[in-house]
Amino acid sequence: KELVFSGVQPTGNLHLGNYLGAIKRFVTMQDTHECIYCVVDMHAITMPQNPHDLNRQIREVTAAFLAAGIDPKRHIVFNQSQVSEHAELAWVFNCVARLGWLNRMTQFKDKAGKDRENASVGLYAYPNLMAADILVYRATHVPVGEDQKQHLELTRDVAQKFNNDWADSIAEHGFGDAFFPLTEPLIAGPATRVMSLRDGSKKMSKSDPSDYSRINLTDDADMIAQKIRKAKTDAEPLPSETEGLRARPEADNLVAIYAALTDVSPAEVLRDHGGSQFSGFKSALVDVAVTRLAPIADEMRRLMADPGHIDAVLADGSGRARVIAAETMNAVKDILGFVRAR
Ligand code: AQP
Repeated sequence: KELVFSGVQPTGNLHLGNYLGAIKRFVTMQDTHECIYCVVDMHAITMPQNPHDLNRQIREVTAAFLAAGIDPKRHIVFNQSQVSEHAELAWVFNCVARLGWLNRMTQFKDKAGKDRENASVGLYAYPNLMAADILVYRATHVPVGEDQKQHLELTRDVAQKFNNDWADSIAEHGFGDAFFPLTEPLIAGPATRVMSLRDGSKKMSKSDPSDYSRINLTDDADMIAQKIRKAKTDAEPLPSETEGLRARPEADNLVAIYAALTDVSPAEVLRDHGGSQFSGFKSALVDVAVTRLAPIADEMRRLMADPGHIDAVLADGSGRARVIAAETMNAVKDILGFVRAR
């Protein structure tokens, strides 16, 4: 059975990259798959977080999920810390993954920076918790942005090693020749890596100190327009074919954003806008972005005014997630040889 899992960290400044690379695609997958969408608050504390901000941001990511069109009745929406099986399975995976595997993770190197000795152990073990998030539901597909590709490969390595190392016990307990699936990353569409509006060589990111580098999901129409008008570009008009975007990262990025927002390919965008100056193209992009994003921002504001409703959605989703996660964890305990109450 195909099952989709994905998560977003409640670390503030949810942006257009998170929307196009992840949340918008979560919405689409609801029609074809059973889906579990998680606010990964335990991932957030791998870096310092102010408790009041974290608390609000957990509700804000939930509001973004709902405002974008995720249906929490048909699918599961919850926050990670309410389902303790994620942490339990992550511990098992800490004992499965090898140091050498984690040493190769580029996100750890980027986030730890030069002062690696001072990074949290949690930041280092982050990919094991992510593997647990996915595999505690034995999810088969994970829609993510391109930056998560390496972590998804590690998830497959962990699943494979677990299946191999405990192969006899897995068979003995009636799970055949593999307990965990080898999860497929779904990294597709024109916006798998949305770049900063100020620098086409940097990913659009929550932690960029310049607010003009990103469009936040909470920005109003005026702010969206200002940021797009100020976005860095080169001096040439838009090319008419996608090859013409190759050495032009800023132009490439704006075309990709337009394509993703309107559900067409970059080639189709260039068919309509090839030869345009940026001033004209940016105006068209502002229209598209405001039309698509402003209603989400409005709905997020409406939802945030009723935190009780958001908390109820999370509690309900957590209850349903826990049932699946507990079943997996019980099976894992049996496979490992742990004694558990029956
Ligand atoms: N620029 C992006 N383009 C496309 N997809 C992106 N994602 C993030 N940035 C882009 C995808 O959004 C989902 C949620 O990401 P996350 O919140 O778990 O963490 P992140 O990747 O750390 O987000 P940021 O914005 O990049 O934060 P910082 O600044 O802390 O590094 C994921 O599917 C991710 O791929």
